[in-house]
Amino acid sequence: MMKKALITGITGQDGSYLAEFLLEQGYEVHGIKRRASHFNTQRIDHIYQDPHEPNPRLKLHYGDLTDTSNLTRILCEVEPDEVYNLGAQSHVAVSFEAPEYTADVDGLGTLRLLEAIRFLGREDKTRFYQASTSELYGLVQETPQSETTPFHPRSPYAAAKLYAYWMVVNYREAYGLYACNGILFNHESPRRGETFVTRKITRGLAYIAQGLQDCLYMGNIDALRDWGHARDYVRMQWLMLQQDTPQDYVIATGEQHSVREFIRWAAEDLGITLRFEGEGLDEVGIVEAVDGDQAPAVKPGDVIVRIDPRYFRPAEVETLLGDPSKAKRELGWTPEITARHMCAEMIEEDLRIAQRHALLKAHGLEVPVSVES
Ligand code: NDP
Ligand code: GDR
Repeated sequence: MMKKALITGITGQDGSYLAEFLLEQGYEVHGIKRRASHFNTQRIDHIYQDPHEPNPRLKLHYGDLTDTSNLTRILCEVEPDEVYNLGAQSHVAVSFEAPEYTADVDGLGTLRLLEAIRFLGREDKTRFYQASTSELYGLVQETPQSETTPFHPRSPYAAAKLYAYWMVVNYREAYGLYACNGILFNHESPRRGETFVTRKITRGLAYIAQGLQDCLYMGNIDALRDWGHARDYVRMQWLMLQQDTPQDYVIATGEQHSVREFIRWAAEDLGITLRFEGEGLDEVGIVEAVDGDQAPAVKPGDVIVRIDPRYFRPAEVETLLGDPSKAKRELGWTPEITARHMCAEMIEEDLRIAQRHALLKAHGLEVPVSVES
């Protein structure tokens, strides 16, 4: 029998990689997408299957994590073997602007799904994966962080995800549901949303290199993160649901880098050498040398990075470093793509996009560049 999976957040970064992966494993994949005024399926268009064709294995349903009856109906119709709850208002900074909405989607949304599984009597038929996060550690109590490190959330996003984390544990303990928290550290890719720091950097510097943007405005570039590749991490989401007993796992690389270092890598890949002035947050990056071929629009002395306090957070998570020993031991976890390689892949993709836009501009055509960051 073909296994059926339901993915919330299928149109997001992880949802798109996970859908690809599950289709490769022979699953029938159902995804919940939100109604939007524009097409919002760009990340999964390449795996789209025409519903008019016989037996499509990818099926999309309109829905929202704030809508209980909709979620219950979809679960009832699909009868999934596995649910991957990846849908979320996932931007930490935005959660300070929209704390109630974030709590509703990220916290109560998880409860709605768990309760629908129980209501439909599917506790022993449906396995549940919850996209938990290293943001739970927030103000870190020990380094590196493992499954036993105490939590101290530092944002409405993290507090909502903490509620979801405990509901997953509670449904496991109270009702015997096979439910797991994947405590994933930051993971990125060329499909990363444009306002998360890595993509903001690779996209911004690629545009600067092509003369489409002058300067990149950044927040706390001294923040430290444990960055992995989303493609590596979705395999672990699936593996967690294939074990004999449900457990929570930290997924991380065990390596830490600063935002500043990531900026330097991205610039290096574009042939731009940066000199960072000073060590503090009033720092600017000054271009010292330029490879003419790769960064035609950048001249020595150009200031291409400035610090803008608007990107500082009311409470910051300064440092995160994961200890993935348990996942390595029990799931055979080995991250294949290093942060440095991931940065190069992201630059390659963003440079391609920027070059296409530069070509349009050179021919007097409108460039579809959003300045939002
Ligand atoms: P994205 O922001 O790329 O994707 C989020 C997805 O959730 C999108 O498909 C989005 O839809 C959907 N969504 C947002 N609001 C709702 C809603 N109200 N109802 C239904 N769906 C909704 O996130 P990622 O792919 O990066 O992350 C996946 C999950 O993993 C998230 O829960 C995130 O919090 C968590 N996580 C991510 C980490 C990371 O480093 N990437 C690390 C740890 C945890 P739309 O496309 O319409 O906006
Ligand atoms: P994070 O990711 O908050 O860790 O949450 P993000 O990439 O947004 O920030 C990482 C660090 O970079 C600093 N920073 C900036 N961040 C953004 N977005 N924009 C800037 O201009 C900027 N300048 C510096 C931030 O302050 C922060 O310290 C991500 C999300 O995917 C969550 O959903 C997920 O749970 C966690 O990772 C693990």
